[in-house]
Amino acid sequence: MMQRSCDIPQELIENLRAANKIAILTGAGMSAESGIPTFRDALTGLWSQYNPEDLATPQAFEHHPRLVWEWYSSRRSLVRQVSPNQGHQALAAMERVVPTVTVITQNVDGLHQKAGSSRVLELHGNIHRVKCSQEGTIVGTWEETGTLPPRCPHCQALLRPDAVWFGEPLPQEPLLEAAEAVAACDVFFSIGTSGQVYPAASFVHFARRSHAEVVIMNTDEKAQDFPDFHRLNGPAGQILPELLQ
Ligand code: BJW
Repeated sequence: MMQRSCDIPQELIENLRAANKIAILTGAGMSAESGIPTFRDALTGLWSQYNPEDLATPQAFEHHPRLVWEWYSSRRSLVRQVSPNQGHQALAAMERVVPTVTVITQNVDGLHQKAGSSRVLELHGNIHRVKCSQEGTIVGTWEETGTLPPRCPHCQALLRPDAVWFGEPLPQEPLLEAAEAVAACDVFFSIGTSGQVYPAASFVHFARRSHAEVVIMNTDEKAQDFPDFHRLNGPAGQILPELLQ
């Protein structure tokens, strides 16, 4: 018998196999084992002197567009170098076990799609896309060329990353689809998120109210510490493949 990295209740494994619909909210911890730093764990290197929350705001972009662009360029270049981890791959493989699997991600790295998940709802945008800061139109994916910050080819306003910053509304279509998936699911997972940023953080409660079985998976046993939820404490890249065995 294989040694598991945490106690996975047999009942949960059986409920997962019997489920018709599952919804999975992922956060930065999902990509940590791919080598992408999370937001609220300690950061090292050049950007340790900045608070990401101070950079991910419209105000930061207004006052320091070049700084914000440089932050996103360095993150984009890291994302290009990394691969999906075993956790991303296990979620993609779950589609062979459960008829409807909806991945709702707060991550902007595109790693779920790269791993092969077919239904991914991006709540906070995608780091590879850029849009016009005035018109909001998506201009395309960004190639690291030219001087920063770049300008919109149509109206000459500044271009910006297609990421959702604090105080900005989430894109309506994925948000509505996510709410529907959460309301309809049999099992809801919240994986690798501190649960501090809304509205994504409210999904565990929606799921609970809709009578879904709720599972929190996190390396920090204090994260999203609510009673009545299953907890799987440990790294998602280890636990998720074990759930499918
Ligand atoms: C592992 C692991 C491993 C590590 N395995 N686990 C007061 C109350 C309620 C709400 C508000 C409020 N004041 C303001 C608000 C709203 C605000 C908000 O929530 N603020 C809170 C901070 C209080 N929200 C917003 O502003 C949102 N918009 C909005 O509400 O709009 C309303 C509106 C309507 C109409 C008109 C106008 C407005 C927008 C939020 C946007 C968030 N943006 C960011 C950056 C952009 C994307 C990017 O550049 O990447 O999104 S901030 C950052 O936080 C990023 C993340 O997606 C998001 C969530 O972080 P996440 O994923 O949880 O990461 P961490 O680092 O916090 O946690 C990682 C976890 O993983 C940890 O727990 C680790 O233990 C764990 N872990 N390794 C498993 N291997």
